[in-house]
Amino acid sequence: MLRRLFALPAAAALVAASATPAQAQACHGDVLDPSEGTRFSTTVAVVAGGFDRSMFGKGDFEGVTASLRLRAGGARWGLVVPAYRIHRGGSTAAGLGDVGLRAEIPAINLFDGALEFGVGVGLTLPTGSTDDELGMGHAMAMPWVFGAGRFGIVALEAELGTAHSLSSSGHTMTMPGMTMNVARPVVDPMNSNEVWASAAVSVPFGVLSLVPTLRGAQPIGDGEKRMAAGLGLRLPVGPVALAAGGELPVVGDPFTWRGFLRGTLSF
Ligand SMILES: [Cu+2]
Repeated sequence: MLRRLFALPAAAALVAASATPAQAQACHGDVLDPSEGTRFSTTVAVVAGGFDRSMFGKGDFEGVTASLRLRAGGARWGLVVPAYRIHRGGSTAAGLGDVGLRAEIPAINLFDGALEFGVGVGLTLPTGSTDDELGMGHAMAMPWVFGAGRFGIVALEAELGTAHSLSSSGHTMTMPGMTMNVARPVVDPMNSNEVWASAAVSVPFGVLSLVPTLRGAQPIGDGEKRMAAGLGLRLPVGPVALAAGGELPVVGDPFTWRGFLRGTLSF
């Protein structure tokens, strides 16, 4: 696994150079965005994880996501380009994941910006291969509402949204005698229709910030529910915010663990 991780910088450089973009859960947004308050930010993240779909196989993956954020016209615009490499049963597949677009509009601002509420909408595009389970094979639309607040040194953010497939295909898996509706793709799972929520808290701890997170989703109709808890560490270095963290499934997630390293440059 570590050896594979060290092979990633070349892919990272390629993604960063060829696109200016980064992540589907990523499309839901980066809770407690470190670029908050700046006009422009770009993020490169390296992710890795393992998954176990029981009878449908297990394996692990690495990925690189590149993101671009822009604040213009009263909204925050974002583009995310993910690329992954999946290993299972001795074979490896690599390629783009589903590219994500997002817009977020802060609508209500209270107490001098200490409390903010707004709406967002995300769209993922079918750029990832479905055969390799890098993508869903269809576009997904994701509207959400969010609230963010600062209480002394502690910052909180929560999002509640839905996700809807714009095509009826792409989330089923068939075995002899049965068809199941599953969350896809395995690198960043979502159901064809679901309600999702995420929450994060940022607490300063010396020069670092500790960021515990919780996210989950309930399928609408057939599908798989999931919940994952994570912990991140964030370190600001001038205009760059460095972060590292990991996530473990609480309920149902096809991934068994997930980790990330991330750098965000804002100005
Ligand atoms: Cu989908």
